[in-house]
Amino acid sequence: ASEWDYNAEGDNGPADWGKRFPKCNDTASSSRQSPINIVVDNTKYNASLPTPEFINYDVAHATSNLIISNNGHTVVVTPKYASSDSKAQIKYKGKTYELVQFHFHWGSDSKRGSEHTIDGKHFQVEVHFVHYNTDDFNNFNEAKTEEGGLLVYAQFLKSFASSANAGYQEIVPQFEKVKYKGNTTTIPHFKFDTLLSKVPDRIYSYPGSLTTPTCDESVSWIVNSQTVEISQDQMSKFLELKSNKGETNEDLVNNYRPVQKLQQRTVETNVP
Ligand code: BO1
Ligand code: ZN
Repeated sequence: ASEWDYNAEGDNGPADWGKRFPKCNDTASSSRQSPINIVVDNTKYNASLPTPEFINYDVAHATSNLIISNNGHTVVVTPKYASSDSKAQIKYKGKTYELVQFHFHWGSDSKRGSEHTIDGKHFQVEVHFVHYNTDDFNNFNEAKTEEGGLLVYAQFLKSFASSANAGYQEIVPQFEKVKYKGNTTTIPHFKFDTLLSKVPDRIYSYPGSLTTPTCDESVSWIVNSQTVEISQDQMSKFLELKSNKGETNEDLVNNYRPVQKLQQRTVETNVP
């Protein structure tokens, strides 16, 4: 089978991805796989590390839509822009990266779910805002195999608040329409900055990979250390999602890859 999953027991889980997707192996000392555990004491303060600049994250395009879909591995939100609309971007280290989608990794309880960990600690949800470098590449697929091609901004969520987070309330109530693999729904565009903790924050920046097959080592990772709170009711909507078409009843949960070796890499931070 060409499918892969997050099940440690079967033959398609993270430990076996490398058999069919060789880039997923993290054995070579040159490898730069993601996610990683960020050991705060081992991060390197870089006073000139730039703060990522969010462009058009504060625009709610009246004529653009978002496609929300369950692909069996996660829920993906993809902007479909009208031609006149300006796209959401991040500027970082002199390059411009365009947002192509964002998606979620989550856990069955508050002790798991995120892909990155900080000093060994997981958060319950990690949102990935996936961008490609439009200065040097024509589209996502060209960029995805190339060094410097992609930038992913990671935002942790924790379920804590009793009142709903307004930004995530634009999306989470739609989950019941995409309960099964292959389901898709459409909503109007809204301001993506409502999904992020306020900047500037302490960020961690390091070179890594896509966290799913084919694990291409093309990603500049920015991990925001500051969490955003959602309500327990919002968290419960993640836990109703299914990873299949409904014949069986597998929950779509714990869809995170275990942390990979740091190897020769340094994690930089912008706060001493
Ligand atoms: S992640 O942010 O490292 N978890 C990650 C992992 C895989 C992808 C993106 C981000 N996959 C790609 C697919 C493409 C697709 C693209 C944009 O996402 O390989 O086929 O076009 O949705
Ligand atoms: Zn991801």
